[in-house]
Formats: sequence, structure tokens, C-alpha cells
Amino acid sequence: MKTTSARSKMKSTLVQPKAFLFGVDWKNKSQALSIEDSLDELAVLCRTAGIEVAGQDFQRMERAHAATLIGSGKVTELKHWIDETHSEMVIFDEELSPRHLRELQELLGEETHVLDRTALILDIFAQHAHTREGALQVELAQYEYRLPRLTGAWTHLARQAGGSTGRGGTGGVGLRGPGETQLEIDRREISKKIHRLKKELDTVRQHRSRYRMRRKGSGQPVVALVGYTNAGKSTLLNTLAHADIYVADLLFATLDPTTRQVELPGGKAVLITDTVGFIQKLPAALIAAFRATLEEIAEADLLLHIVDISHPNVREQVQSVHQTLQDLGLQNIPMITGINKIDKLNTPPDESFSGEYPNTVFLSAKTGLGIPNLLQTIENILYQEMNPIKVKIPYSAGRLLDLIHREGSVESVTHKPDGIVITGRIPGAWLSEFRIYRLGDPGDKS
Ligand SMILES: Nc1nc2c(ncn2[C@@H]2O[C@H](COP(=O)(O)OP(=O)(O)OP(=O)(O)O)[C@@H](O)[C@H]2O)c(=O)[nH]1
Ligand SMILES: [Mg+2]
Repeated sequence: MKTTSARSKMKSTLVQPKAFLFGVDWKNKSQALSIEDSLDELAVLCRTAGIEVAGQDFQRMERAHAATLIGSGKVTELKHWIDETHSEMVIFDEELSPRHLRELQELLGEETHVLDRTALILDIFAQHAHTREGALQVELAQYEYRLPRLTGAWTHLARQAGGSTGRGGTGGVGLRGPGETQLEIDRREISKKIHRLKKELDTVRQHRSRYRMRRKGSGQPVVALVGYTNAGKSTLLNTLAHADIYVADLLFATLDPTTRQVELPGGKAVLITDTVGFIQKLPAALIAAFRATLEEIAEADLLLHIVDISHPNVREQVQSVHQTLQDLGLQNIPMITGINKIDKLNTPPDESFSGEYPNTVFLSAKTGLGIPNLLQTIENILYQEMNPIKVKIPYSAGRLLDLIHREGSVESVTHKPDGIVITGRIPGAWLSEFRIYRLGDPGDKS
């Protein structure tokens, strides 16, 4: 168990709430990060949320205890450390089930707020959402997360957040609500709010999708920045497009998508979109609520995966981003791996990355090193490299027939009652136009 010094404890009691962090090291579950690294990341999340970390501990376990997640002896020990470090809250590095949350809260006493990683991330998101869409998505995720966990402690919060943009995660936690009847009313209220938010978000999504269609009509391919939070995505877009997107050494600085036009060396322009970063153990409620934002990535012609090579867990972060992309079904979009922050290295960058990851480019978003090479690689992939495709184009989509003849090369054409089956090759810039008409691998007999 680690605790911070008494001096730093005293200094900040007045300013920042203090938290004790607790994790579980599962014996037979493979995790993206070691428990120590995961707790360190939780500490950075706390710093982002304006919470001081008073200490941290973990338990190595085979399986969760039904009632309290961790063993009863460990709960007693935890209570001791919470008292010892004068912490107002304990934050678990695991998502707590409603029962775990309730029982732990009961045992640790109402003066200690029991939170989990998901609640903390939701709180950061609530602080960083600046557009109506972002705020709606965070509010939805917060209500979805809270509904099954609603106890006296949360009812106060639910009312406090009601009608607002969903702000106020950690601040109000722990205040007792007025009893079961009120609880039932609050549950119904929250269910109604979830319903309303989903409807509002549907409208936003339709608007976004119409906007994307118009953008597609402009003929400019879309490159989506993806990557672990804090990798340098916004810094890169600022450098490329002379933009002024908020950049900070904090997690989840960006939530709302921003798109800028950038010119490639050959004179053609692309649209580059910067959006929310990923993290290991990304809460399911967030992925579900952020569908509108994630669709920006889904419809891109090319993904530019930004990697912070100066981070000690760089490989685990890359793995985690690949896994998230796969979970979202986006693993088939062409990808460039931008190995960023090379200006921070004291030794030359580890060239083994080039063999391990697709289309690697070493760069510094901050100093501009490697940027010309990056732009050239984007151009090559979008306009020079031909990608094999097999599509069935309906007779009504004559524009796409023209496109494949003009920009690509056609190898075979078969007329069917419901469309024309074409095998051929096409540059990446136009691949996404054909996505909905694809027939699997070009070698297939179908
Ligand atoms: N030294 C150095 N620092 C960088 C570089 N790129 C980004 N940074 C710093 O890394 C931190 C995070 O940068 P952002 O651009 O906000 O990262 P992001 O990927 O947009 O992060 P989120 O929006 O939080 O997901 C900031 O402190 C940047 O100044 C780089 O090439 N070199
Ligand atoms: Mg950002």
C-alpha cells in the first residue's frame, strides 16, 4: 500500500477532495495493463478530475466476492487506510456492480463516497463536453450508469443533474436521499429522461449523418484521428491545419469532433477529424452513448492512429486501441500509425514499431518533425495505392459505375438482375463510397 506524504495531504485538504484508490489484480484474467500501471492511470484520471490521490492498494484475487467484490478482511483494511489518509472517497479501478457498490458503501460508512473508474471517467467527460451533442451523450451515459445503482446516495445527484448538462459526478455523492418512495419516483424520472435523451440524440445523429453525406458529396476523403487519450491527436491537427483545438496534458481533453481541411503535397485536400480518445477498460455505457461521435470514425476513409512513443506503456496502449477498434467493427479501415512525440526521446526511436504496426510514420506533432512524410503517406494510401474490391452496384447508382471506371481499374463485369457485379481496384480515397455495396473478398465466388 502506498500513501502520499503528510505534507501534501495537509496542503490540499482545503482545495481538492482526496481519494484512496483500490484495484483488483485478477489471477486468471488477462488485462491490458498490470495492476500497478492501471492504478497509475487511475491516478492521472483523478488529477484530470481535480481529485488528489492520498494512497493506493490492490488485492490479488481469483474471483469476486459476491457481496463486496473484495474480501471482508480487505474491506476492514481499506477502511483503516481511508481513515488514516483522511480520504473523503475511495475509487475502485473496476466497474462496481450495483450490489458491490451498495454493500461497500454500507460497510465503509456514509462519510466515505464509494466510486468506481466508470463514475470518474463520466465525471471527466461531463466537465469536458462543450457542445450540445457532447453534453447529451454524457448525460445519457451518466443516467444509464446510475439507474441500476440508484440508492439514497444517488437520488440527490439525480435531481441535481436533472435538466442540466449532466455535470456533477463526484461532488454530490454520499448525501442521503429521502427514502424509498422518493427512490421509486426518481427511478421513473430517470427512465423517462433516458428515453427523452435517446430521442434527442437520434435527431442529432440524423443531422450529423446528413452533414456527412454533404461532406462526401464534396469529394474530399475523410481521415479520422484515433488513439489513446493524451497521445497528441489534437496537437497534430493544430499543427496540420493551423487550428486552435484545446490541447492539455490531461486525459480526455477532447470530446467533441472537430474537422479541418488539410492540403496534401500533390495539391488535393483531405478532411481530418479529431475526436474522443480511447482508454483501456472504456466503460460500455460511454461507448453506447457516444455512438454519434464514433460514427465519425466509422465513416472515415483512413484512420490515423496516433501513438505516444514516450509513454512507458506504449505497446499496451496500442494494443488497447486496436482492441477497441475491433470491438467497434472498424478494423478493416486502412490505417496509418503515427508514432508521435519522438522529440521527447533521448535515444533514436525504436524502429521495431515499423515491422509491428501498419504504415508507420515517426513524427512530432509539437515540433513538426516528420509531418511532410506523414502527409506524403496519407496521399500515397488515398490516391496511389490501389485496393482490390468486389462490389454489386445497383443500376440506380450509375455515379459509382462512372467513378470506378474513372478512378480505378475494372477487371471483370457481370450483369445480374439486381445490379452489376464488378471486381477491380480503386484508390483508398473512394473505398468508403463503395462500402455498402461490397461483396466480401474479391477472390470470392459469390
Ligand atoms: N513533447 C511533445 N509533446 C506532445 C506532442 N504531441 C502532443 N504533446 C503533448 O501531449 C499532451 C496531450 O496532447 P493532446 O493533443 O491534447 O492529446 P490528445 O490525443 O488530443 O488527447 P485527448 O484529447 O485527451 O484524448 C499535451 O500536453 C501536448 O502538448 C509531441 O509531439 N511532443
Ligand atoms: Mg484531444
